[in-house]
Amino acid sequence: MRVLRRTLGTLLALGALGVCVSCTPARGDAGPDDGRPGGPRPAALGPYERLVPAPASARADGPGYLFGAGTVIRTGADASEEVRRVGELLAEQLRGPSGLPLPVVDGQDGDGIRLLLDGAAEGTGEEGYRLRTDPTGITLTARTPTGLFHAGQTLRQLLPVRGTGTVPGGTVTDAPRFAYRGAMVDVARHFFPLEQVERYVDQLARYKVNTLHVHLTDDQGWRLAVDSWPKLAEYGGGSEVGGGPGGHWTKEEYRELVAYAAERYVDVVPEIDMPGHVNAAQASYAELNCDGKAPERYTGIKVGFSSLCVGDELTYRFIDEVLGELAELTPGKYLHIGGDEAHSTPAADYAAFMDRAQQVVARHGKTVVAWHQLATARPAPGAVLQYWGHDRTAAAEKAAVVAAGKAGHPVILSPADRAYLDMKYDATTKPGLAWAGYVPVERSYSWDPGSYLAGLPESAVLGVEAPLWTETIANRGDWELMAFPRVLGLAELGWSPKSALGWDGYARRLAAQGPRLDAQDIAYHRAPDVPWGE
Ligand code: TNX
Repeated sequence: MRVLRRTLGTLLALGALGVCVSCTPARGDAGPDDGRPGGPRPAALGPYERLVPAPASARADGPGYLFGAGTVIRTGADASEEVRRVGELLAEQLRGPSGLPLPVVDGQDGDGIRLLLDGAAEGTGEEGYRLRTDPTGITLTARTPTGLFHAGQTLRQLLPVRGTGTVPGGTVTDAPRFAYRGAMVDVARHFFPLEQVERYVDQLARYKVNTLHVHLTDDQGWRLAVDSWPKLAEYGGGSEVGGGPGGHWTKEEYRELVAYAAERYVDVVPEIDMPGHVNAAQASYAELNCDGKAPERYTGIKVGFSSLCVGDELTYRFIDEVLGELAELTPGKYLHIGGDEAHSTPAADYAAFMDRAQQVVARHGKTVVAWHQLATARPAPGAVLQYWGHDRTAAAEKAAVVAAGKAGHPVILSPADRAYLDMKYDATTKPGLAWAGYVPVERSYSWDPGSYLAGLPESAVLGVEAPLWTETIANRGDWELMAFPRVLGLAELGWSPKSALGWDGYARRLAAQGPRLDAQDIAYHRAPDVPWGE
């Protein structure tokens, strides 16, 4: 290894093309000393070294391919509809920045960008891919269309931010570490139109995030039309934090979001939070309250004050009808039923309610996801737990999650003091909360999901999710300021092998993403600990 490093250092110093990403050159190996404090400026990263998330392996070698006026996208003569669709979407994504026509053509023969399904593609699994660049073109190979899509997203990062140019020769072989790589948006505290959520899906899919968890209901608003309980959206949707007008999505709009995400290989996991966080529902229907009285709609930011009426059968008809309609709208396998902060529901009632809610989900053919408080009740076989604790979470609470994980419940990690995108970066961040502490970019990235919860084996970790709660976030600017750049690091923790992780290398790769974020008009947080623009 040391010999290899030295050789690489020499190659770099010579300006040669040979670079192995997983063998990062020792610091100071390359680049002239420009007299700056802190020593020599590191050599600029080549395209194969800049990828986020870092691939399982990447190597630049040999002459490259000129991506230019003559480039076509080839999907193969016998390509399936789906592969053609992946090719068309890739063409669409590349046309804007490059200004090229990029026709999508049948047949693999000839130069260009080739999309190839190959059931035997080694080391790529269900979602991975191989990408090979030589003077004749760039060949993307995967076992599945999902893998081809991810390969296309890698290709986007190998190309210039704008215009055309030569992609150096090289090979990437890549596959994710974790199956679940998620981001959550809370459209309940503040309502957001579909366009904003679709824009986020586009941004996330570039970094191989494959799940969008949508927090659809909370005390402050109910955001999805439900035919059997129409006032939920009509009345309960008409409020939000701060007294704004709120809003809701029709079923048609929700279907559109699901389809939009699916085209980008992102699954939607809808959440109806219960038995707490239900004031909007209770304001819409008096009969959902134990005392039969509907409360006012709520526009503050307190949590834990509302609870469904656990002893009333009508409650179970309600959740059956709501979850039934939601299951019907949801092609993915998961329904999220919340279960957090049910401070107004006594523990025994909570457990009894969650038993029944889990049965309802199963009856509608779906798998339960719930916040990790479910571990303190009785998680049903197969139920997935989403951990949102933090460094100061009580040991007993963590132990319950670890025990459930060991007993076969997959765990999604969203530690609030690392993964919560609504936590302020520092004291100067305008939007955001700080109950879990400040979460600077380095802190949000510098943890290992495979060993994060002591005693929880990596095999029990389904993946990582970055939630964006919106009590303090009411517009696109604040949304993107809080999500970017932290969500890129969380995407990397979900995808990249442990051996590729590390703050120093990541900070440089992240810095290289700056111009790409700028090109998308994302006003990201220019974290002082990242060497932007070097
Ligand atoms: C905790 S995380 C909550 C949310 C808040 C969030 C704000 C979780 C399961 N519950 O209700 O919006 O903190 O950071």
